Amino acid sequence: MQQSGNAYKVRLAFNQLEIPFTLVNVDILRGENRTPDFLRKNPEGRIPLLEMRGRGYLAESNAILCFIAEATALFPDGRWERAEVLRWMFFEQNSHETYLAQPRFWLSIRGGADLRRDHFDDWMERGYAALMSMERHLATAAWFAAGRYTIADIALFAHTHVAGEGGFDLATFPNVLAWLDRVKAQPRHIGIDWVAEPP
Ligand SMILES: N[C@@H](CCC(=O)N[C@@H](CS)C(=O)NCC(=O)O)C(=O)O
Repeated sequence: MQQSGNAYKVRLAFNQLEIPFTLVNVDILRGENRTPDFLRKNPEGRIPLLEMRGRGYLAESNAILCFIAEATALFPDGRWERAEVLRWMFFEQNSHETYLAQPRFWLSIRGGADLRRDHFDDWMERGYAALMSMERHLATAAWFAAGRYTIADIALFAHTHVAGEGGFDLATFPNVLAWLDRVKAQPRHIGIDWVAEPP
């Protein structure tokens, strides 16, 4: 699902690490994630899903990031630095991803159809709270963890850079905006619309 921020994280990391992979499109709007075949691979019925030949299937975008970035510059070795990376990746899942992703999904990807109005205020309030936490952190640091670009930045970038599609206004978050530009300037960065060349 090209527009999924969680799937984009994985494409971005693969590309930056120059790891060859095969992209399989699973369209959640057409229910392709709920077929018996897909549910055998991931009973949660969610994407992204990594298939590693000889090992099996791994769900959860941030677990996939940790796996593919192991022993690379994107996931530092030091115990403290790794914990810092994980701290922001847990923050992303717990306090950030849902609240930025849901408004975008219903407004932009679903085009406003069946809007979940009862949830919107809560999503927006919590989403802005997450953006404020990021803004505070970035007032004194260029990156989220370990003093450099890591999978914590990839995880947080995915839904932050398209937050506007969910109705968030980033104009009052100058540190976040400057960080988005730093992430986009990293080598082999690709946008969410990037499509793999056919093999
Ligand atoms: N925590 C999971 C969230 C995965 C997730 O919610 N994926 C969405 C697309 S971004 C999905 O598959 N939704 C379809 C559904 O739940 O039926 C991750 O980070 O991978």
